[in-house]
Amino acid sequence: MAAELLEQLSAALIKGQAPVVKELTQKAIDEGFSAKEILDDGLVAGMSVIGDKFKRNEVYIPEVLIAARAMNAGMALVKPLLKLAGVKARGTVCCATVKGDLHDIGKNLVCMMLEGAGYEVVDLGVNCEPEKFVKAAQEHNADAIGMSALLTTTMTNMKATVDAFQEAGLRGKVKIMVGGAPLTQNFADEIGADGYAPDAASAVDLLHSLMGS
Ligand code: B1M
Repeated sequence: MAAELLEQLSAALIKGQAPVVKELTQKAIDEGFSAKEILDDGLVAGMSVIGDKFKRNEVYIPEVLIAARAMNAGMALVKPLLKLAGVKARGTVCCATVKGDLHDIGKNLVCMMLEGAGYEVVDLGVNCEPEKFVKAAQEHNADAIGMSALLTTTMTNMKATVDAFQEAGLRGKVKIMVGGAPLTQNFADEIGADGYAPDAASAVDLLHSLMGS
């Protein structure tokens, strides 16, 4: 019976029904489910189904964005409880589109997926200078950063960011992952990043593996 409510919550999220997700999340809170249960067995469970379907091309970007909106409707209710319960995020990751680049649709998708998978995501926006990445990683004690680039002319700024982390002495501490349409695994290897993900769902798998979880 209890698990049924969380299954319904997960199913509503998969369908992208934000008002239903909001209602069922509140119901689960009222019925005494812990924030962790609601997250793990309801919201995150639903979002990972969407992530898997997205990887298999069974759903597309609009469905992911709609599911993410539903996720946010539930998260808004759960977040204050998580803080009260002291539930720790899986890790902290600072994400942005690199210097000179204003494309943010893919980066936003990656942020939503990572948040949906239980990470604390600090979204630094677009046109992010290497120094801003470094400063944010220090300020938030980040475990990882995620860089996105959509232009062949801005991909090079990823290397500048990797170098900035090296110079700041943070390279051993902060994992660096990269993505964006013009990128390849080869490019990621060349610039010394820790990993490349071709899409938002794979970015979650990549971060899990970089964090060793
Ligand atoms: Co621009 N644009 N654009 N654009 N734009 C492209 C990228 C382009 C390929 C179009 C083309 O010519 N065919 C081309 C780049 C050519 C090149 O460099 N080889 C281009 C150009 C040239 C430009 C301008 C220079 C145009 C001009 O002004 N002359 C200009 C540059 C502005 C700037 O950034 N300084 C420009 C501007 C714009 C708009 C502002 C109009 C708009 C952006 C709006 C916005 O983002 N808010 C725009 C758009 C929409 C596009 C296209 C059409 C779509 C990009 C997109 O959002 N895709 C694009 C053409 C195309 O791709 N078909 C194009 C959907 C998105 C979900 O995919 O971002 O690849 P994507 O993200 C994926 C993966 O790559 C991955 O996961 C995501 C989801 O699966 N991923 C990561 C992304 N980041 C990741 C990070 C990770 C892991 C995975 O880890 C951290």
